[in-house]
Amino acid sequence: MHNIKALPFDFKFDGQTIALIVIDMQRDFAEPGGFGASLGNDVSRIGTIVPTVKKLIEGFRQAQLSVIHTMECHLPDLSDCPPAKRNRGSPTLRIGDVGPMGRVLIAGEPGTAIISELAPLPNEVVIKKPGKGAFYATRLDDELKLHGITHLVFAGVTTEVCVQTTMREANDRGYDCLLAEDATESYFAEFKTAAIDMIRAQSAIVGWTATTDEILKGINNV
Ligand code: TIU
Repeated sequence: MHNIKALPFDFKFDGQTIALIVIDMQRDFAEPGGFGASLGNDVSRIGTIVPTVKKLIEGFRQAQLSVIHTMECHLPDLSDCPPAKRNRGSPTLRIGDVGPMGRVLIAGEPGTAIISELAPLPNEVVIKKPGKGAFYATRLDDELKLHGITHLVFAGVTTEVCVQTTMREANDRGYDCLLAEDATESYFAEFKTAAIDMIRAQSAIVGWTATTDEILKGINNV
């Protein structure tokens, strides 16, 4: 049994049953002219976690543990994009519109790509997801079961939207979930703090949280 120093108490797991899920570290959320910016957000906060996410990914790779990446995106014909999602509010660009990084949040466009420093390796699973949660309308649960994964570490953006939604989906499916506090970010500092607090409240009602350094210590020697 391995151990990661976490809150609200230690996170325990058996060797190869743990995987890292990196949520939506895409240019569309981190760079001007993308989806995040179209919603009126200051996207500069997102880039600050890139070195920490990279460190976490490299730690999992060195320990020969699975790294799974997700991308929020839609098919070019928008057949997997609910009109309610596309039409909501008054963004400067809607999903599928042509912006400075190509069509916003459309698979294969430059803006939808994962930030180059965090690019997946050819052997790593990449889950394209049409929703905020990574389990909705994807093969993620099947992939995890196929590899005997029961414990998940989460990083990525944004903390209270896609990361928290996916953690809640995973928790309801019976996975033990741990959020890397310093490898996740939000457009809103107070929402990140609140999400971390609500995830680990009530005896880890949704999951645990820990720093990247503690996670790397815990996965060493797996
Ligand atoms: N807008 C926002 O905070 N997030 C998203 O739309 N998607 C993800 O969190 N990936």
